[in-house]
Amino acid sequence: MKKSEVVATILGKRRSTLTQTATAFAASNIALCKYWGKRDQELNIPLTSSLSISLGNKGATCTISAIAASQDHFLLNKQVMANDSSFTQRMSSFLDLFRPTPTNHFQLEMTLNIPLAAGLASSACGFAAVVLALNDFFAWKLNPRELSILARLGSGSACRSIFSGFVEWHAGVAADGMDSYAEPISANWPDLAIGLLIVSRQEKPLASRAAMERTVATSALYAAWPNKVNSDLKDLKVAIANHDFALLGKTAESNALHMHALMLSAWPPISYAIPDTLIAMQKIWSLRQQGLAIYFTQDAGPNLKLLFLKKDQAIIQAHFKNLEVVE
Ligand code: 2P0
Repeated sequence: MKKSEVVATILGKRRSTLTQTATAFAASNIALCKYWGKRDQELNIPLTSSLSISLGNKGATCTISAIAASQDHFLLNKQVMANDSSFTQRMSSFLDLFRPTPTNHFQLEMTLNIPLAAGLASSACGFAAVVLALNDFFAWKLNPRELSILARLGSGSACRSIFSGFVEWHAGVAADGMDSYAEPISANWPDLAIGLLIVSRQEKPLASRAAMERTVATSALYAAWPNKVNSDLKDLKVAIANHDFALLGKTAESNALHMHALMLSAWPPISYAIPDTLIAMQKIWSLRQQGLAIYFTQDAGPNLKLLFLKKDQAIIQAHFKNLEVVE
């Protein structure tokens, strides 16, 4: 099935009324149970469910305006994006799904307040902000589930960034992905803190889309992944409901390490870790052995996200001088 067919199903008979301009914000999210592997490459439908936490006010703000021009105009953090940039190409083909006529063009201005290229899911909050802005711009009045499905068409993990707090993305079973959307888990855990430990600002060598595809196709360990995810999702929900930080940290760290083990066992092998990533992991394991409640998770990049409780923030910042704590 094509993305345009899913869009047609969701928008149905809705008229796209163009307004002058619309702005929306979406927070970035970090998966505690990872999305790794698709059952539909075109629609970004995952093989397994996943669970994330959103990053408060860290994310993307998107403004969409109608322009009288022969092509779209893109700005990222106030910089004009070249026509051949990957940002322009991805966003422009996403906007193609929603143009009332092929001659409708837009200016899309995106501002990210997260460190670029630090593995902080900029495509997740980016596409979610675009969908939220489009919903206002065209006055569609879509419900959160529909918005989540549209965001998923841009980038899988974007479906989680429609919501804040803890969010579960249901993998679903339908071929058209209408049951593959995210939903918030009602919970409030103000003591929980996340810190970003940047060990490298280099661009990732392999996009997660390609890495996922290779992992599913070649890792003999992938068969064990769905069971691991099911058990971790259960544990994370118990941990969130009971504010059981040790269970949350252990489950998230173990889930991330399993995902990276899948990649190491792919062929050709994939490692997003660099030597400094492993040094940081060992430091975390050693601090934990000394009694400090600190855990990490790692995405498709070399940097780590540290999980800890606010009461330990000062001591953790003393151990990791360049830690960026996310409010
Ligand atoms: C996640 N990641 O659950 C996992 C863990 C990275 C590691 O979702 O191809 O940019 O656009 O669906 O969402 C990053 O992959 O991939 C990601 P596409 P996406 O957060």
